[in-house]
Amino acid sequence: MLHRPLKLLLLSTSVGALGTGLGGGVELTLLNVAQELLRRGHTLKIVAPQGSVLGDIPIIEIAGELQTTAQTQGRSAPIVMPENSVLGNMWDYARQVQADYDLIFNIAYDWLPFYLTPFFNRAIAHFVSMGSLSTAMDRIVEQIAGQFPGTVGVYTLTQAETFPSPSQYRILGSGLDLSLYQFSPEPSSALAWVGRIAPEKGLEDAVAAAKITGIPLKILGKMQDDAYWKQICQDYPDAPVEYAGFFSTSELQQHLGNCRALLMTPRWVEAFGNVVIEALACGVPVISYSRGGPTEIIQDGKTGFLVEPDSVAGLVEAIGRIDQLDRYTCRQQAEAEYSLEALGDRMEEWFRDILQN
Ligand code: HBI
Repeated sequence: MLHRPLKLLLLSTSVGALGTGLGGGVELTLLNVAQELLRRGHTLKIVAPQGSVLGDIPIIEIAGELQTTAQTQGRSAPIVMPENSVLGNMWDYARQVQADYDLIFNIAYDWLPFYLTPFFNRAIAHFVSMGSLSTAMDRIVEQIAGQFPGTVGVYTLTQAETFPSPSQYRILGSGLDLSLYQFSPEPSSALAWVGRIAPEKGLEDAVAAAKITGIPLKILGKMQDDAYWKQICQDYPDAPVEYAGFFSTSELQQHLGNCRALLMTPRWVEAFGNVVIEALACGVPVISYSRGGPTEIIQDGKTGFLVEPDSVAGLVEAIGRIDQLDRYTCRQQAEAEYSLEALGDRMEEWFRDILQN
C-alpha cells in the first residue's frame, strides 16, 4: 500500500460545475493536484456536478441542485440541503463505489462530506478550501479533524488559525504547472486585479487606488455578483478601470504578465490566493492587504508589498514603490516554492500518512 500506485476518488466542490469559475481557486487546485498525481502513476476519477470539465481528466458527472456558496451565508447559518442535492448525490455515488478505491479526497467546503466520514469504510482526506465561515461548519470540521487525526488539510497556517484548534490541520500550501506561465520582463503601465468579483474580494479598494494614482487597472475574473460590480461602477464612474472578463489559464497569464503589479484586496482571510503565485510565476510582484494566505507567500519588499488591511492609502503608497521590486525574483520564488512537483510531494506524503494509520 505504501509505494504502489494509489486508486483515488476525488470529490469536487458542490457550488458549480468545474470550468465555470464559480469554484474559484479550488478549480485550479483540483486540476493541478489531479494532473500531478496522474503524472506520478496514480489512477483517479473526479466526481463533480453535471457539466463539469477539467482539462482532459475523466469526470463522473452527477446531476442535482447546487449548494449555496458558504461565503455568502452568515456565521450562524444552518446547514441547508436543497431538494435533489448534487452534494448528496455525489456522496451517495462515492458510497457505492468506495471499495474500488484506496482513498477518497474531498474538496467541498460542506457539512455532509465531513458528517459522512465515519460511515465510510475508506479513508477520506478532506482539503478545506477556505477559512472559518460558520459555527456549524467549524463544529463538524473540528469534530472530524479530532476523530480522524491528520486527515484534514488546509492551504496555510493563517487559514488554520481561523479555526478553534489550528494544530489539528495539515498545512499543504498550493502549487502550479509553471510551464503554463511565461515570465514577462517588460510590462505595460497597467495594474491587475484577479478574482471572483464578489464582496469578500474587496475590488472597490483596488478601483479607488486606480482612481487616485491614475494608473489603469485591468480586472480579470468570474463576474459572480453583478450588483456588487454595478455599485462599484456607480461609486467610481471615472476610475481608469476595465473589466476584461474570465479567462482560461493561458489567456489569464498573458494579461497578467503584461501588468506592473497585481493588487490583492481581500476582505476575508484568503485561504491561500492562487492568483498570487500565478502572478509571481509571470514575474508580476503582488501588493496585498496583510491578511490571510498572501502574508505567507509574499516576501515583503522583495516579491511584493504587504499593506495595512483595508487601507487604500497603503495600496497607493506601495504602488509608488513597485520599481524597487525585481520581476525575475518573483519568478524565482514561484519556481522554488510553488512548483507542481513540490505540491505533488506534499499531497502524496499526506495520502500515504493517512493510509498508514
Ligand atoms: N461553498 N457551500 C460551499 N461549498 C463549497 O465547496 C464551496 C463554497 N464556496 C466557495 C468554494 N467552495 C471554493 O470553490 C472556492 O471558491 C474557495
